[in-house]
Amino acid sequence: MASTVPPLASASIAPLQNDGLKANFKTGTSLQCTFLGKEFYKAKQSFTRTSMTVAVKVSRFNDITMAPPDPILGVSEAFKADTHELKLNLGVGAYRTEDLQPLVLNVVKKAENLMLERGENKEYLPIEGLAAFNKVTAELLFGADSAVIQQQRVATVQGLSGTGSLRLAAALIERYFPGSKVLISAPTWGNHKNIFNDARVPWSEYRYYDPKTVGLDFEGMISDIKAAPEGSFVLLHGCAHNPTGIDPTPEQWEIIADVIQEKNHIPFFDVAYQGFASGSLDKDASSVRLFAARGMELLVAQSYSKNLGLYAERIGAMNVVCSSSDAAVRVKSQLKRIARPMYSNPPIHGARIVANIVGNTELFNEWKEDMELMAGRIKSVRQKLYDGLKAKDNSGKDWSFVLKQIGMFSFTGLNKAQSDNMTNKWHVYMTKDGRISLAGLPSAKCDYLADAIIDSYHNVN
Ligand code: PGU
Repeated sequence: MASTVPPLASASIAPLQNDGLKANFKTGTSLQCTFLGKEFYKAKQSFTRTSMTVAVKVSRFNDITMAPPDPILGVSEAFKADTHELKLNLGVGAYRTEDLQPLVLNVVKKAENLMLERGENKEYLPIEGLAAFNKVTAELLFGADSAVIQQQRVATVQGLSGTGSLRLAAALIERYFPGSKVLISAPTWGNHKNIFNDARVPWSEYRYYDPKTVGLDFEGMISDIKAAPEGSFVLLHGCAHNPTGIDPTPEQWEIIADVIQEKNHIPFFDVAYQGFASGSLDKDASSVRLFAARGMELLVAQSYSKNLGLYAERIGAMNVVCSSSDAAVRVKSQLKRIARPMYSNPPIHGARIVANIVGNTELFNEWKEDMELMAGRIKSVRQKLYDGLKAKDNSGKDWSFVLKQIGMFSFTGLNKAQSDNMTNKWHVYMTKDGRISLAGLPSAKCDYLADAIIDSYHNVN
């Protein structure tokens, strides 16, 4: 509580006022008493001064400055504070229904019911997580029949969703590849840089997005990967690149793999949208599988936030593909060693959901249908937004990039001032890099969004 009295101020003994006032006095001997009225002070005679203990007024945390809001999750906080009826949150990549409600998949509810029926306990998981989850998650990624699975060359540990899994891998790099650099696409998901900064892993960017073509700068990408020091880690988005929505073609993936192999780099995939890009789990894993089939060693972080809608369950995995099963066992032991002092062991609920769904043919098929539904809804609003932009904008600007992009997002090309206009004038919340999450867009708002984009693009510099 604010006061002008300095902390631990000394005070001479004031005459007793028998008014019932509560007081704390501290003597030099630490002898103190609090009382109402009658007896008020006990202290050794030799002491001439007492000090009055008052609440600490100057915080020890005074030098800690205010952290900036998170560029993505901070947008949701700002959205909540806006009371305008037309407000729209296209900031965070989280799926919403046409009624703008978060969606808990039916298949998830069924898996949770199964768990309740079985009356499963809440014992600690092992450090590496739920064995049944680790098995199905690696199989879902690489294919159960793949050589890497058959030869037991994958070290898989359950992680705290995609972010936590990436952070584990970053710690592994820092410890066992000191000084090695991680190459990150420009642009990328904003948290990638934080993760490697936090783990003290140096990183640099490779060219990815070409604003002129609103497409992939493939030549720039290849030449930057070639120019990096041998043995660098190359961070690649498995599918549905965030924020651009632009993925390499299968032929381009082959060339990327060639260059990475030539340079002895280590591919490091971030797979946060398996099934969400095309609607097919297998198709969306094809980039990772292409690298694994070449016999390359690689890292893959997985997340079930988007494809199963398990955002808050924090369920994902870190997979390290090694050239021998022996190396995989050792790598796994070190991943566990990193996890233990950080969070000890991961939560069980989401792991059981995934294990129940992927391990059960009926539920697994139901999940695939759910995913097609979600991916389909996003595709339909993507089309509707494009139709609105094309119909309303007479300037001749080509908006077809909106249709070419895939996944949850559209990278609009709006700059910071234009994005600010979207929010301040139109109450459309989005990240300042010009990204909008189409997963949060209902059909009924596509025309409104098209108006907002056209106004911001043409009337703000
Ligand atoms: N990797 C990429 C490429 C992502 O886009 C995201 C989430 C993650 C990993 C991590 O997701 P987890 O929930 O930890 O599994 N990106 C979203 C979600 C919001 C955020 O920034 O965490 C987004 O809106 O970009």
